[in-house]
Amino acid sequence: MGLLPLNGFWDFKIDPEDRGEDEGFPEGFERDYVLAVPASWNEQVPSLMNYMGVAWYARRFRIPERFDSLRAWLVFNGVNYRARVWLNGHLLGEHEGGFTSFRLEAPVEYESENLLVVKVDNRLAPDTIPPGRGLHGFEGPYFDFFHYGGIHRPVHLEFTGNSWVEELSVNTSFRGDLRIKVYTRGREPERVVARLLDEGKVIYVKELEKSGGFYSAEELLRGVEPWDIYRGRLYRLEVDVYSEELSDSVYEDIGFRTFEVEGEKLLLNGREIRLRGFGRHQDFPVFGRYLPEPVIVRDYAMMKRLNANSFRTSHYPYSGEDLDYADMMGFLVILEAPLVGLRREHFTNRDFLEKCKRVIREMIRDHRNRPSVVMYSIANEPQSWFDEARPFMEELVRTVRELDPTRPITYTSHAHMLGRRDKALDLVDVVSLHFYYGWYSFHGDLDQALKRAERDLEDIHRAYSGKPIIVTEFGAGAVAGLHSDPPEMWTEEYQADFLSRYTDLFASKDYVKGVHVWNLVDFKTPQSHWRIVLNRKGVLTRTRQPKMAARVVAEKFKKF
Ligand code: GCB
Repeated sequence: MGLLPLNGFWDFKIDPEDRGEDEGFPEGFERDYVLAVPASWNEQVPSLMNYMGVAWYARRFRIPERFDSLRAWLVFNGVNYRARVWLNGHLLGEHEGGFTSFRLEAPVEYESENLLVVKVDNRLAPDTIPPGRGLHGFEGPYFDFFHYGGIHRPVHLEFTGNSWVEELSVNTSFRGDLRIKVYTRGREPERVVARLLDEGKVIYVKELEKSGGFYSAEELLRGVEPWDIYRGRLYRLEVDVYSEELSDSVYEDIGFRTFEVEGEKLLLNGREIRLRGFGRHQDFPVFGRYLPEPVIVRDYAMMKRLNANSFRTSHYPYSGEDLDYADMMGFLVILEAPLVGLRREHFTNRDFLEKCKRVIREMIRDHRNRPSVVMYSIANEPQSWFDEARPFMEELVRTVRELDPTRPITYTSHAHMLGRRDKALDLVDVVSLHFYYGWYSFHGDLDQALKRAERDLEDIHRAYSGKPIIVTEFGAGAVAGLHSDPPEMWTEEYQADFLSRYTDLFASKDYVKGVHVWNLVDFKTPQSHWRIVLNRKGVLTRTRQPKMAARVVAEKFKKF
C-alpha cells in the first residue's frame, strides 16, 4: 500500500578488500562514483567492467510525515548477488540470490533524512547460484553469460498498517474458475476482501473466509474472457486487509487460462498448441543485466514479428516488468530458476540443495499469479547423467509440486549430446532438449549434424514416450555482416541454414511440441577464445537489428 520509488542516482564505492564493515561504511562513506539504479555497475563506468567483488551503494531520502502512522518496508526486486542493508546505521537484514525479490521492515525517520546503505557482493563460489569456481577474476563462471553485479532491479519503499499481506496466490481456468488464497502477517485482520475489476469496473466482491492459516474464496465467474496467445486479457484482482481501518491493499493483474500436459500434448485452454520462440537474456549495453522498458517493448514486438508465441527466461527469473509485459501481450513463458551449471559435487551437498529450494520458493512466490507463466524449468543443463543427480532433482520437483501443483515442470538436458543417458528426465512432465550438432561438433557439416540429431530425437522419444518433447535450445553463431557462399560457420548464411534445416526436422516430428531458437539476441559473455565479445547466436544483434536468420525463422515458425 503506497509506494515510494528509490530508483535514480546512488553513491557507489568498490571495496576490493571487503573492509567496509570494519571501516564504518554502513554509517556513510566517501563515494568513488555516482551510479544509476536499477542497472549493473559494470558498463556504467569502463573501469568497472570486470569488477567482481564487494561494492557499496548509498542514498538519502525523506518521507512525508503523513505516512508516520504506518509501517515502512524496503523492497528490493533483484540485487546480484549478496546484499546487506542498513538504514540509518542499523542492519535491517541480508539476502542471497540475484534474481528474486526481498522485503525488509524499515524503521524510517520522518523528521529527518534517512540514509540507506547497501553492501553488494557478487563474488562467485562453487556454492553460489549459479555456481562459479574462483573467488576473483573471470576464470570463474560455470555459465555462458556475463556475471554482472549491482542493484539491477527497481527498489522502493512501501507502507502497511499492522496487518499486511504476506503472500497471495490465485488459480484460474479458462472456464472462469477463480481460487484465491491470502496469507497475512502481523495483527489478525478483522476482514479480508477481494475485488475483481474489469477495466476499472468492479465485477466481483467477496469477503474471504479464514480456514487453516489463510483466507480464501472459490468462485465460478461466468462471462469472463479467457487469456490467450497474443490476447493478454487481464483482470485486476485487489485484496484489502482491514484491522479497524484499511491496513494493507495489494493487487495482481490476473488472466483466466488453463495450461495442461495431456500425454504427449500441450493444451492451452483445452486446445492443442506447439511452442515457437526463443531463449532470451536480460542483457543490454550500458544497462547490463537490467533490461529497460523500451527494450522490453522492442523485444516482444520482434518476437511477434518472428511469429513466436513463447520464450524461456533462460537462465534466471526475469524482472517483474518483463513478465508484466508477457502477461499483457499474451506470451507463454517457461520460468527458469537460476540453477545453471550444476555439477556432480552439488548433488550431494545438502546445504546447497536447501539453498536451491529457497531460491525456487522465492521465484514461485514472485511470479505464481502470472497467466503468462505456464511451466517451470528448475535447472539448465545439470550433469544429470550421474546417479547422484536423481535424488537431488527429485527433491526439487517435489518442492515445486508442493508449492504449485498447477504448472508442469521441466529442466533442460544436454546429456545426449555428450553420449550420456540422463538419469532424472522421467521425473519431469516435459522433456526439454538442446541440440548443437553442426556447431560444437560436426563443424560446418549440417548433413551429418541433422542425421545425428534425428537419431537422438527418435531414441529419446522411445525412452520417454508419453511425454511431450520440446527443444529449448538449438543455434549457431553469426557475426552480423559476415557472409559466405557456400555457407561457413559464423556467417549469416550458415546460421540461417542451420536454423531452417533444424526447424524442418523438428516440425516433421509430431511428438516435438515446441522449438525455441538459441537466442533471440546476441548477448555479453565472459571473455574467451570461443566468443567474439558476445555470444553471437542471436537472430538479432545486441542492439536488436535482424540478421538473415530472422526472416528465415519467421517463415518457419509460421508453419510450425
Ligand atoms: C547452452 C547453454 C547456454 C549457452 C549455449 C551456447 O547449452 O544452455 O547458456 O549460451 O549453450 O551458446 O553455447
